[in-house]
Amino acid sequence: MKRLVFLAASIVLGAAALQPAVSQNIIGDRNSVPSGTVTVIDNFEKGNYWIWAAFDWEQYGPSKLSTSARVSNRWASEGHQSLECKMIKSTPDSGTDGMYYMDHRWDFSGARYIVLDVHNPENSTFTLGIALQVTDNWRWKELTNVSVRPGTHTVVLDLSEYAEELYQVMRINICYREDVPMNGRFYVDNLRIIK
Ligand SMILES: [Ca+2]
Repeated sequence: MKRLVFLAASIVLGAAALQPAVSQNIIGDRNSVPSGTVTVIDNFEKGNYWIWAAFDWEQYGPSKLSTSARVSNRWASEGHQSLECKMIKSTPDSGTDGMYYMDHRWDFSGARYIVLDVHNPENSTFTLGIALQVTDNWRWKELTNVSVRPGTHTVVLDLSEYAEELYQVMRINICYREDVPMNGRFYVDNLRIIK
């Protein structure tokens, strides 16, 4: 019996060892996750602080494609939950982007990178961007846009261009930009900065 238990444990451990570490596919400004001090901004395990741009953003232009932002246990790269961001197909009258955002007042001084894990369960690629709004003027600072193919990725975005203004980050926008019109969703987990 002991031998059987040991054998079963070995099989489980062996299977775990065969799994690649989460999110080996690294995209964005680097092809590896930079070393440094990691601070998690949101791991989506303790409630939802995110909302989505909808009709109330029409003052800024045509309506957005984002339709919800909620915590989900369908996919996670860390813990059990992630942020599920849903979108619809564009129409001739709509925009071709969606926004999912969180307001707070972060001090990201000294942060060199913002990093997040993204899962695209759909059949088509979309473009993802992060835009920070900084200082009392809510200045819009857009980071590198990345193409997100179906599958799981870690996105690494360089913050150095905005280093002087990271002392006051008011809003983080996750930006969906349509490549192929689709009603679908993507997932974000383990949003963090690296100093
Ligand atoms: Ca999580």
